[in-house]
Amino acid sequence: MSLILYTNPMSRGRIARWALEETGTPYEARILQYGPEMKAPAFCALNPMGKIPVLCHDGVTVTETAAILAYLADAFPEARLAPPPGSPARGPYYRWLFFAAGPLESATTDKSLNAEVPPEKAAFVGYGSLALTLDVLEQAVSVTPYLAGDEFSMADLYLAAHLGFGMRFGNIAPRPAFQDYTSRMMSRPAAVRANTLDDELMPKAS
Ligand SMILES: N[C@@H](CCC(=O)N[C@@H](CS)C(=O)NCC(=O)O)C(=O)O
Repeated sequence: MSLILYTNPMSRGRIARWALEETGTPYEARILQYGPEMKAPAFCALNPMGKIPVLCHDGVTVTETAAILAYLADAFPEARLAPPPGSPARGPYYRWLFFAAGPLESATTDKSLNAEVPPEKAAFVGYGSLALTLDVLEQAVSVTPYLAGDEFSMADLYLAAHLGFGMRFGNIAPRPAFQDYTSRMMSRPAAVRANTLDDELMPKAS
């Protein structure tokens, strides 16, 4: 079995590494530096965007962090990282995974670029406003311990990683519900292992 993650410790690749650690499956991490290494033809053959993370699993290539997480959950079902297909919890699982990959990602990116949505355009913008997006997420993480059913899933991993990055880099104002949720998720042994591995690589990364 071949399982390779192309990543950089200063990137969304940290989320994919956490996901790999949750599966408990051995994998190889190949570190790419920003710049020419990510734009080299051999790497662009895997991801024409020239971006990381990229996952290669037995000849299958997956890009887009949320897709990598969903793929891993399905490829390694014994790790129980997604509600089984057909279960009612599959609904909120998809809902929050896509909500974080779409509205939340867009809203926090715009915030970091100081791009303001005029209130009269909120109906046209998928996330409406960052404040509304965060209010909805605050409710979601407050009502139940996990987003989808009674167990941790890749939706939690992805949302917690984004909330954690957002609060750390100032795009998301800390709220007690977010702090409680992210610290619960990020204290999982797989998250701690992944962070340790990536932090150790930081001095070599650019
Ligand atoms: N939509 C992609 C975004 C990937 C992305 O933007 N990766 C950044 C690092 S976090 C990157 O590779 N940037 C290098 C570049 O564009 O040259 C995902 O969710 O995985």
